[in-house]
Amino acid sequence: MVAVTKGQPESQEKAIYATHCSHCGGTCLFKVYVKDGVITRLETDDGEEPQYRACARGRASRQRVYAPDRILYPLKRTGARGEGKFERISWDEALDTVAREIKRVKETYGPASIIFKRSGGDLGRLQTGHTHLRLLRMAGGCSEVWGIHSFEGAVFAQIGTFGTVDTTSTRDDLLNSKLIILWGWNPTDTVLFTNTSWYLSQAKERGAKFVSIDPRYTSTASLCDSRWLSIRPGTDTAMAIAMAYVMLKENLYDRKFIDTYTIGFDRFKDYVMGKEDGVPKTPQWAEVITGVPAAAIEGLAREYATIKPAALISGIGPGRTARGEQFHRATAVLAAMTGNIGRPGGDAGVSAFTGASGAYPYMKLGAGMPMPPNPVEAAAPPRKNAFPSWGGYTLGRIGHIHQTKVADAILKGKAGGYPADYKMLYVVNNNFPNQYFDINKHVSALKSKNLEFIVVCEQFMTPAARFADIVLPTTTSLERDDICIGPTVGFYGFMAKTIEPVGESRSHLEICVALAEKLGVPNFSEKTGDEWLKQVAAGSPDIPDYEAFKKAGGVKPRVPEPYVAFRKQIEDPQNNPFPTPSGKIEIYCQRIADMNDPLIPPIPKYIESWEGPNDPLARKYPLQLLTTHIWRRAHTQYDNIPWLRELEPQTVHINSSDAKARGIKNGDMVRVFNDRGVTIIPAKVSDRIMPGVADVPQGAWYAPDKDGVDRAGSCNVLTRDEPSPGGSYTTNTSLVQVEKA
Ligand SMILES: Nc1nc2c(c(=O)[nH]1)N[C@H]1C(S)=C(S)[C@@H](COP(=O)(O)OP(=O)(O)OC[C@H]3O[C@@H](n4cnc5c(=O)[nH]c(N)nc54)[C@H](O)[C@@H]3O)O[C@H]1N2
Ligand SMILES: Nc1nc2c(c(=O)[nH]1)N[C@H]1C(S)=C(S)[C@@H](COP(=O)(O)OP(=O)(O)OC[C@H]3O[C@@H](n4cnc5c(=O)[nH]c(N)nc54)[C@H](O)[C@@H]3O)O[C@H]1N2
Ligand code: SF4
Ligand SMILES: [Mo]
Repeated sequence: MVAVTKGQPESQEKAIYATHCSHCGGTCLFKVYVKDGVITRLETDDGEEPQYRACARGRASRQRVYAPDRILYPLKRTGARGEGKFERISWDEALDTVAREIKRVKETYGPASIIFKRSGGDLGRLQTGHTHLRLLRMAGGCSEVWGIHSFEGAVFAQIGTFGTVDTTSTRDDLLNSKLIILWGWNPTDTVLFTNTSWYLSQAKERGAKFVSIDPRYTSTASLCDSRWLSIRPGTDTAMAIAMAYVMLKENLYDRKFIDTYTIGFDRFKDYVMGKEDGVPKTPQWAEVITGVPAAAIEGLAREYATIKPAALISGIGPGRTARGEQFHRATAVLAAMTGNIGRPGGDAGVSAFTGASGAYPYMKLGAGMPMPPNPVEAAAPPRKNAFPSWGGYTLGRIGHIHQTKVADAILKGKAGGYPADYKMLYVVNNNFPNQYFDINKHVSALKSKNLEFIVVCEQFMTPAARFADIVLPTTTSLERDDICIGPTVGFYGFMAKTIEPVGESRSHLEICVALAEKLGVPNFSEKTGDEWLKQVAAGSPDIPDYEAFKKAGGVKPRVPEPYVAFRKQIEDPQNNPFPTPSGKIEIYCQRIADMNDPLIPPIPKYIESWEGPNDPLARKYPLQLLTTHIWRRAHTQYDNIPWLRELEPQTVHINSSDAKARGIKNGDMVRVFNDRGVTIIPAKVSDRIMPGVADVPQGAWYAPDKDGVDRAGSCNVLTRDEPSPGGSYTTNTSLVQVEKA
């Protein structure tokens, strides 16, 4: 597939160091061997500790670069949307068409009628959706979406409770913990910073005790020889609140910590003890809701209150539920009650993975391409249930369509209460509609006449690309330069170009520069890619020599001791208030009270969710669906790589008792379904998942048969397009039935 220039002498194989920073929260070092412009093999970090070693996905990157379904040329649709029929066109024709459509749609309907959709891809500073968004904003603006898929519930809780998303300590601080609670947290499969699992296994060797609270017995629980408390999805807040009850009742909590650093504890206490609503939140109360035995809840509450220091790691999986923000708010209160915040070996208990995914405060990079304001979004009023004064992830102003509602917005437009009628979709680094709830509704939206034009910038013929009118082929990270930051304990990565772009694919920057010209946007990029990256690197004191950094593929800055979030607020509270309006940890949050939404109370509360075990719909669809992230894919990426597919088939994971009741044996083909859709895949029967729960891991490529039935195990044919009240992506709240196919 890759042309090697003829008539030139054969070159020597050479090794190039390059960081991989995929959409997994990892940053790993590759040693890429290249001969005659072709990647021949790939190794990983074998240098000084800590090593940033690549996982199976990363090591299959050569397969990804040269995959047979790599899009090599710009494409124009010839069949119906979704049918996958295209013809090759030139870059000139492709970009002329995209520019013409942007101008036409903008002039006819206004810039708000263009929806810009992006996601992760590779988490670099230049070759991302950011570059495309800059162009669209400079060209007059577009509609943006809000709601971070991964952890909007956690962000809501972090800002409400602590006033910041910088709440995570470096992973090496886990070595100081004596008890580690993995609350819906499985980094052995999901990485969530390179080496997290490695630090967990070292903590185990040092004698830390582990407890995993999860509907599944995970790889991480197994690695850490963890006690397993299986819990019904979406009910964790009840368990956390009952643990608070035990600590209150037995006077096990750290009253001095609560008095010094928090506000609103009495209001919370009144709710927990039943003074507010007449219902004491006892372990027996929680057992009925969660399925976790009362004695186990009591036992864990006592351990967490007395073993010090202890890290309660609040996973973002339980937060991606219909009341997700309550879970993160409640676990943060437990961390405060046990005095574990700001202490080595403790944890703020609010989120396993948020702020630090940008970088720890001691790490920084320079600014990249500037982002101009979006005239469309700037003119719109603040959103409901947002923190308008907070300028980070959840702006409260940018994005007026929630991620889950894009299909609904396309189908209904202004008549459905959205700010505009939507006519064009611009998709980059995003497998839309595969990763969005209720795929069948998304397919209707993408096929509807409302959408006059769809452009998708892709590497592969994904479910997203199949719906495009024009596909713009783009490079993988091994075909262009970029820079990333890795927060495990500190790492700056150079995502080096190792080969020329495959086929006619172009980097995001090259595409945007060419499109800017066609759109007549002057001064889109006054620097070359390398000049931008040099400017980014110049912002870090750890990268004194840019050329040496490029050659090494990354820098590991030396950090003298683990970074502990909120250490200075705890050690010197007079001079370091928490960045909340009260300066304290807000157990009662006035800003949330002001939102005046009974589904987001100002103190954390257990509120029953839709499609939970008590929903009347459970009679028809009795199993709670999980859609977890598995190790052989990063979302949908790598699903097309045979090496990785061989490692684990896509299945629905169910408990042996649920299987027996349905006459299902391991490996049988089954239908997983509800009113929204059906998928047919093999069953994986085991007792590593609790009864009443089914797991269809997210990320399989939607593949409908002639009757529209998905045959790939694409879980989002089953999910519901509804966010939580604070904007969480509700990936783990849906009811389904499973039966033999
Ligand atoms: N290999 C791989 N790694 C990845 C990714 C990937 O696709 N593949 N994706 C990356 C991205 S962008 C993200 S956002 C993260 C996602 O990271 P996570 O959200 O942490 O991953 P999940 O597997 O969805 O969920 C973690 C655990 O939560 C449990 N869980 C789900 N619902 C509940 C619940 O209601 N209560 C409790 N107690 N537990 C629950 C699941 O069983 C699972 O074991 O992973 C990142 N890393
Ligand atoms: N039911 C359910 N749905 C989920 C989730 C869930 O847990 N359950 N998880 C949600 C979460 S947390 C997330 S973050 C989203 C992820 O959703 P997406 O980000 O859409 O998933 P990816 O598979 O990473 O898709 C990225 C796409 O961009 C393309 N691409 C284009 N340009 C580039 C590039 O330059 N680099 C790379 N690497 N790729 C490029 C890739 O080929 C790929 O198709 O999914 C969400 N959807
Ligand atoms: S996919 Fe993630 S964990 Fe694997 S090598 Fe790449 S960055 Fe590292
Ligand atoms: Mo995510």
